[in-house]
Amino acid sequence: MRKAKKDVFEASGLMRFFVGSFVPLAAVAALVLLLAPAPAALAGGDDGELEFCTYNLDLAFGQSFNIRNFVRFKDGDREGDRVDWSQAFFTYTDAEADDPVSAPKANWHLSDFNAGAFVEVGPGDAESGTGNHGDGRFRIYLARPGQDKFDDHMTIRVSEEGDDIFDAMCPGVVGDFVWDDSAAPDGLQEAIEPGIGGVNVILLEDANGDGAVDGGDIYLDQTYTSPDGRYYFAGLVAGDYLAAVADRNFLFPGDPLYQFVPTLAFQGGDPSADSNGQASLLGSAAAFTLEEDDSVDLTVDFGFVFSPPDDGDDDTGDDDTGDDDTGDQDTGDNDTGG
Ligand SMILES: [Ca+2]
Ligand SMILES: [Ca+2]
Ligand SMILES: [Ca+2]
Ligand SMILES: [Ca+2]
Repeated sequence: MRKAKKDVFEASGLMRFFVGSFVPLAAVAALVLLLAPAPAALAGGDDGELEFCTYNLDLAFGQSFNIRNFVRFKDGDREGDRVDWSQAFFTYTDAEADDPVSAPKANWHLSDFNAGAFVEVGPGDAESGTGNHGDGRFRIYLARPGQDKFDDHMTIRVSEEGDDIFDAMCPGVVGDFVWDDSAAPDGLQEAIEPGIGGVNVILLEDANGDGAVDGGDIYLDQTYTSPDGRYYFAGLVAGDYLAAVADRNFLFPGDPLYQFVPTLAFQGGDPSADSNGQASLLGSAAAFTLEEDDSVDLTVDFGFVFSPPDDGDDDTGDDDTGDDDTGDQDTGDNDTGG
């Protein structure tokens, strides 16, 4: 399964783009405040066992990661259930420890880790004497409240080099195109219509599964389209989601979608060629469902049409300022004879 996902990335040469897309989230703090805090819906939260999608996670200094991209329900029959992050707990020990209860705890300083926020690792995370154990190697245990045994564990290794973090993520992927539909504004992707780069795209969990952005939905991630208009969110599992091209892309001159409006959605009957964006609380949004943990859906695309407003002044009738034709000024034949 993971192999298949990796092939998607390799085939389309996305690695560098992905790496670049992990950005600090301060910029969306306001949005998070707006949308967040929904007490995490307890999606089926009784006894579904959780697991990591990988055994080893190799992180490089400066790399950001979010633990949510590495956890899923263990049983295939629970696909579609959402992990309740308020019910997932993590414990760190030495990498060699066998028992999270009796083993000495690693005091990793990435305090946001448990909350499912993005955290960035640095050299201090790999050094002994900083409160960490094992020169940057940790074993991380996943458990739920009221349980005396852990669900799963994986080893995190922090080093200068790191490894391909995307190989270690859970395999669900969504994308992948934001384009300028102006040339033929029909809601269909045509070869002559270019992608739009630098567009901020937000990913939400559609917590109430209603296909619309509302206050109960949970902010998960954001990214920016590449210069050719591509975007991706990786590390997903089965579930209901919303992708949104938020209003912030449209506000000011210089914004990538300034004076653009969403094109027609769901034209023509071919999901890979149409636009999914529809007006929402958060700009143009698209609901989608990943049916399986390893589903890859690259049909969630957003088309926009350039549509500058009329200033009103331009249509005041014929304002022909007269003929400037200064008459025929044929200066005669200069034929100097021949
Ligand atoms: Ca078109
Ligand atoms: Ca919703
Ligand atoms: Ca589509
Ligand atoms: Ca697409």
